[in-house]
Amino acid sequence: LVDTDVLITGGAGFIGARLAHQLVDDNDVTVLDDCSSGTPRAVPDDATLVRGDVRDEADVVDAMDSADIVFHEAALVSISQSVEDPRASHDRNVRGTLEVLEAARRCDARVVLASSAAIYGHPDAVPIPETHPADPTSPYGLDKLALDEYARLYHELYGLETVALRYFNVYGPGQPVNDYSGVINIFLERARNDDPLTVFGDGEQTRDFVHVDDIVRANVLAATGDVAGEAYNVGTGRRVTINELADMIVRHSESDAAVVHDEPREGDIRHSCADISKISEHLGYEPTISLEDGIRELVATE
Ligand code: UD2
Repeated sequence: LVDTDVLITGGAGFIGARLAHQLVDDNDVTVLDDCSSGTPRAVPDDATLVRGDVRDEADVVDAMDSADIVFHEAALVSISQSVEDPRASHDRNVRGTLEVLEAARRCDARVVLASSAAIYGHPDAVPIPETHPADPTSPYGLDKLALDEYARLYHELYGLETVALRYFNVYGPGQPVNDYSGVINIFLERARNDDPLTVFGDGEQTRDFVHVDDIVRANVLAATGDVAGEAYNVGTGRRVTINELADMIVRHSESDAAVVHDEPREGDIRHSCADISKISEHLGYEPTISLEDGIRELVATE
């Protein structure tokens, strides 16, 4: 992607900021972010930060201006928060998406949107193809399903060029460490402090962990590929058990931390893994960072 007018919503957040850094040297990058969970420090100096709200029509229209490509990463990302406050999730994740799509319709921008594996709920089998029925188990999943469907519908109804990317378990540098962090962050922090790593349940549940730089690559391919109105899984097509993950993190951290087991987490999905054949065929996407390498890098830099 070069010489393009780009808007990144949520560009002060984990994935959006990583994307902004990747694009800012060769493109004109604007970030729209209310900095409620993201931070201005994460935004590259050469990008224009517009502090605004994706739920506000004027904010979105102003920030989008005459963008050619929009990456819509702004979201309320916590599943548990969405369970506690479905209204907040709907507002940011659905209303916010609608404002972005409406503004894009005015300037005919191409829109790449962050969807989620959460739309599948408990899958019948893994790896999960995009044709798997959607059956979300949280307001967050339902809201991402609405985003995913709006993206398709805006292409069908209005001819808008949209691509929805269904992220699996994303990890990597810059991911915030808090109560809503992914398991990798939590385990790394514990291993670093020689505190026990708590595995929920028997630990034989599996996940497809995808590095944020591969997510960034998928976004760039989606922005430039000759496709529209499509949705794609973005993962690695590989899965590990949480037990294996815990061992890997303890080993690479050279930590004395113990691995302990606790009650299974309520509503936890047993197995999750992306079938990435569609994105591989349509867009030439292949993951480039193995989980081992990703973890080695995180251990080395933090
Ligand atoms: C991830 C995403 C979510 C959504 C979903 C799609 C994160 C933080 N969440 O939820 O946004 O996309 O995938 O299905 O990326 N675990 C432990 N110990 C801990 C923490 C977690 O054993 O201290 C287990 C947990 O029970 C689960 C696995 O690790 O089986 C992954 O948990 P997670 O919270 O990182 O992510 P997940 O898959 O629930």
